[in-house]
Amino acid sequence: MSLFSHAKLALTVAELHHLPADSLGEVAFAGRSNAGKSSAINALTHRRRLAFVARKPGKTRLIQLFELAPRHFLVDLPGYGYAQVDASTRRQWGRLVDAYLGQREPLKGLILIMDVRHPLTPLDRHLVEWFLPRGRPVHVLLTKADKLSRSQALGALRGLERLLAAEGMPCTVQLFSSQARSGVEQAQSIIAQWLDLSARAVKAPAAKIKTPG
Ligand SMILES: Nc1nc2c(ncn2[C@@H]2O[C@H](COP(=O)(O)OP(=O)(O)OP(=O)(O)O)[C@@H](O)[C@H]2O)c(=O)[nH]1
Ligand SMILES: [Mg+2]
Repeated sequence: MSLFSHAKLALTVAELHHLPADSLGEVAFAGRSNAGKSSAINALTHRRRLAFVARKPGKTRLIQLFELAPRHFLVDLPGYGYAQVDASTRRQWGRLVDAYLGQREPLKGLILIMDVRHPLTPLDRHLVEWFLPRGRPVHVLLTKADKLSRSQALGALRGLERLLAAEGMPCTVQLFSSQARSGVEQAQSIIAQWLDLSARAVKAPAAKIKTPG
């Protein structure tokens, strides 16, 4: 059994002070509304419905925590950029996400989910530029890769890598598909490293996992 198969929904919160006080490590999933954050968490944890996948976009309005190992969590953040919500609701989501990403001490890194067909929208760029100076890593999942041919998807990957390098944004990037379950092991090994969890418990080939420190 891999580490990720044991995940369970631990907590849903609307306010930061309800987050677990004794958390040892968290990896957050952020991105535009409907980009595929909740689906990615389900693919990574080998579940169909651990995280709620909305039929309509903009449904994840709360912070959901999934426990991978005792006191270690994957964190599903509300998506940004959904035009159909009123301005005050949008501000409230923004405040919650900004406060979480800006202040949460156990946060080890950010998994940024982008639709491979729409990489690095202005809102994604804004988030990366704001978050990177905080000194924590960003790993981009270019998801819905199943919607493109292999060569188109690779073109999008290389294009984004070049753009991030040219702009001095040191993020790592990979292709991902929740539907095809591709890119899962690569993402799992990064999350396990960030959380400093035993690599042996993860299915990814041992050679790909750097020992922490
Ligand atoms: N083809 C394909 N569809 C996907 C993939 N990932 C997500 N989707 C679809 O995209 C839609 C949005 O997925 P969610 O996982 O709910 O997206 P989200 O980012 O959590 O959305 P919010 O919670 O509203 O911010 C759903 O209809 C999913 O089935 C993927 O890898 N491939
Ligand atoms: Mg969601």
